[in-house]
Amino acid sequence: MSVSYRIASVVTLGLAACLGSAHAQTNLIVNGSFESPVPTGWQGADPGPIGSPWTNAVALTAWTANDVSLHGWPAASTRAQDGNQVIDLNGSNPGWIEQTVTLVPGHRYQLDWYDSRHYGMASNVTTTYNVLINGAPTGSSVPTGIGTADALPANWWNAQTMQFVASAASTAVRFAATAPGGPVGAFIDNVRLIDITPTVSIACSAASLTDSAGQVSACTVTSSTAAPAGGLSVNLTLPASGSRYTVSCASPVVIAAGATSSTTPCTVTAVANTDVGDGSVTATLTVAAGNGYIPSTTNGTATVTITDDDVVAVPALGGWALLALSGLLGVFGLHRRASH
Ligand SMILES: [Ca+2]
Ligand SMILES: [Ca+2]
Ligand SMILES: [Ca+2]
Repeated sequence: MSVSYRIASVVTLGLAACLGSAHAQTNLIVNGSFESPVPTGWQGADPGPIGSPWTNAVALTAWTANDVSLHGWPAASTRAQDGNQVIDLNGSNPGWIEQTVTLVPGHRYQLDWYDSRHYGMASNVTTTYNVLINGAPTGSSVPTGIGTADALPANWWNAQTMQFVASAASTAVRFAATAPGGPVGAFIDNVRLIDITPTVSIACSAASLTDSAGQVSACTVTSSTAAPAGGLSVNLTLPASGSRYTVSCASPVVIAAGATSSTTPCTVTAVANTDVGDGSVTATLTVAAGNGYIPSTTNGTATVTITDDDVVAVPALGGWALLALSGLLGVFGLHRRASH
């Protein structure tokens, strides 16, 4: 019995999207495991021989599809990476599946999925496909794993992952087979798309300086997760240097790939003075909006206060003045004694 279902229909559905970091781990792909629909007529089936005729044409829930086939093996469910069904990217020839999701421009997303060679595929057949984000090829893969035998090793499936920063709210995620020709292509299963946008905070230590020499506060920009390849460029809104303090920070500041904090020196330095009563001023540094991160709502701003440490000087008494004062006190003492 055939277990492959050619998908000839084109399906477009309104897709629910989860916006915001509160649902950061929500899978934004609907039907990423290709478990819907469950075609009639395949229950109890086992993988058929290569070249099985298609027995059904089904509309794959939530995906637009062209020339791919749906495979399911409830009698040996472990053959799917997740659930019972997978997609073969070749229907009669290299095909594709695509789903349009609503993303937040500037947020970073991680796409995870599994691939494998088609069962029974000769080991010398190169199987390739591309992953396209809004039509731009962002990766390709040569699935490894199952070889010539229709055996079912535990490591049949290969985990794949990639990341991208959304450039548009409406984003199409497509898996498109490129080779080989014919009806046997790469298997895809368990597609997940999650928002992994980190939050970025800024902190300065010390929080308070006096307007005297050597008063420096060092500021650091920190991401909630390690920066991706190429680093994370963070925009800052910085105060201008002035008469009370100088600011050495630059915007944007780059958190190096793999690091969580900036190492570029960024300081607020008090300008020393002896001016009395010039009061306090505050330097405010803020993480501004940018690509691939979210400014922290709680720690997105750091302030450094520069306080006045100068007081009115008490006039010092010179040596002669002290002598004169002691003399006066002595006369006063004699006068008091004589008056008794
Ligand atoms: Ca599945
Ligand atoms: Ca001072
Ligand atoms: Ca002062």
